[in-house]
Amino acid sequence: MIKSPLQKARSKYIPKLPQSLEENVKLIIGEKSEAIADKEAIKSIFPNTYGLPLVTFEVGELKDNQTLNVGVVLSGGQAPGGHNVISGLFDALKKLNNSSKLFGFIGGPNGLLENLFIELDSAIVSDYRNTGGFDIIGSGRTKIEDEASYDKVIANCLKNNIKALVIVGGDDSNTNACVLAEYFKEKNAGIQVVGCPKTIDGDLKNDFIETSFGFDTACKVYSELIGNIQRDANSAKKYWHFIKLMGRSASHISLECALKTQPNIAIISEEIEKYKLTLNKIVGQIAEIVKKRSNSGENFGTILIPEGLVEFMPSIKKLITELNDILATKPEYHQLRTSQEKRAFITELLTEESAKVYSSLPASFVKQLTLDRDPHGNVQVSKIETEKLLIDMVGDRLEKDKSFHGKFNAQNHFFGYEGRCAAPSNFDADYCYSLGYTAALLINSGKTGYMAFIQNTSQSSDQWLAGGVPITMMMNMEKRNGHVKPVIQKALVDLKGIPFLTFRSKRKDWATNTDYIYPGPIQYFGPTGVCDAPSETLLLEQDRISRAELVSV
Ligand code: FBP
Repeated sequence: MIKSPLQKARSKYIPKLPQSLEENVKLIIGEKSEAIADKEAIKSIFPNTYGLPLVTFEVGELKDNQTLNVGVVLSGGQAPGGHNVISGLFDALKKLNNSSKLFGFIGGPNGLLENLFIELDSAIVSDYRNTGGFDIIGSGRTKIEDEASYDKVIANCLKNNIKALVIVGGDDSNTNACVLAEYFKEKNAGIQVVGCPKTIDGDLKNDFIETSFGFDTACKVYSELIGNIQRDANSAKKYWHFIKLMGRSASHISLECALKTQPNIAIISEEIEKYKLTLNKIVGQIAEIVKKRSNSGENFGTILIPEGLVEFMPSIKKLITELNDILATKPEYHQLRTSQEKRAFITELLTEESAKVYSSLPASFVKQLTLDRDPHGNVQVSKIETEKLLIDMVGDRLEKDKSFHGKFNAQNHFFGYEGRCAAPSNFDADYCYSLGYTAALLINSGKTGYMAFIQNTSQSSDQWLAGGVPITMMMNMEKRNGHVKPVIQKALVDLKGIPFLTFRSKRKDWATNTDYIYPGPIQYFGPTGVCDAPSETLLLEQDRISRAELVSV
């Protein structure tokens, strides 16, 4: 692999571990767990992995450890730090017993089904330390969802003497990890399954998982880009920049980037849903701010738009739910050829209310709403061009507004892939390494159906705490792909949480003033306060930034 000078220097970075993991560890067994909701239903679906206790690791004695053959799978969208999960896992396995081996399944869960893997030895792992991407073994979104597939995984693991799997993924992939753990226990297959919380979206978090890995780095990359755009906007003073940001469902990325860059507008989908704001209302609010700024001669600005916005506008959400059902249950739809035929077919099946919304939307947008769902039944929101729709609608609104005498020229951007494979920030490099390390410790302790966690993450890494949470504890029942299923509950932006309240207390000023922050690039070398800083979201959530100013809200 050819490396740039920065990559060469970065590969020498030694990720920091929590102090408790630096030496030998002992397992501390905590309280028995309960699912966050729908307890009886979850218990009946996961009789073997329900109610397990929380566990943590503390400094302990050196023990004789068995040889472990472990398989690792990177699942779903890329997130910065995946390679460090693998390095942490590898180093811990070797430290526990030098004869242990790590195998990487190629191309995500599909590798498990097709028995495609490589042994990850020290030379391979070393090449990828502290690098972004998932290219060491690749990733994929295949869902392992029926008994024949579960049996295939068992057969492939046993054939290769693999006795444990680490699934690195988001809420859907970790739900799948739990389903596998349950099945393997039921069948006495002797294969453990442990998950690691990944997703730039930041929506796999709860009382135990403080943040998903990759969120910190991705937001730092997007914030650098937003800052650069804001500087350009403030220099040229002629464009409004409509910037859509990844995050399929929750608006954590938009909120974090807003806190870091102070744009003129940042839409938070969860708030749109709470106040049942329609598309027209959102357009009206944006147009008002454009007008206000224009009145003071500022015909430019920035607006952050969360990728998942469409699913949070009540009428469009209802429409999408109906479309999901149609796409999942009417195979004849997929045989239709022309978009006219498709539109007519769908209109027939929609409720009157949704049919009205459907017919009011531009054809290109409607087409994007009916694109194939991903294997987990999700709308592919990254392909829905909300930023362009908003530009058109705000432009139309201002054109018709006789009291608007300014100029409205807009540029559109979509930042997602720019950040998903960035070289991990120090936070993510350390956090991911610690997660991988903890996953190995959980396996060594015989655990299955657990997700590795690292807590206390707004403090310096030596004070972090490591442990495992039973995956069933994070589950509830939800309708997916037309069926009610057990799934890990997604964490949306908490409208009563300090990060959102901080944003809300400042956005009025940001709308009219030009209070932009230009964060600049991620720093890998330099002062600890700059290089190791966690996200604003974590600092605010864990009360490490003063909240005095919120009193006035
Ligand atoms: P994960 O939840 O799998 O980590 O993926 C998140 C994400 O990056 C979303 O932000 C985005 O909507 C989606 O992946 C895009 O996925 P793809 O590139 O597979 O279309």
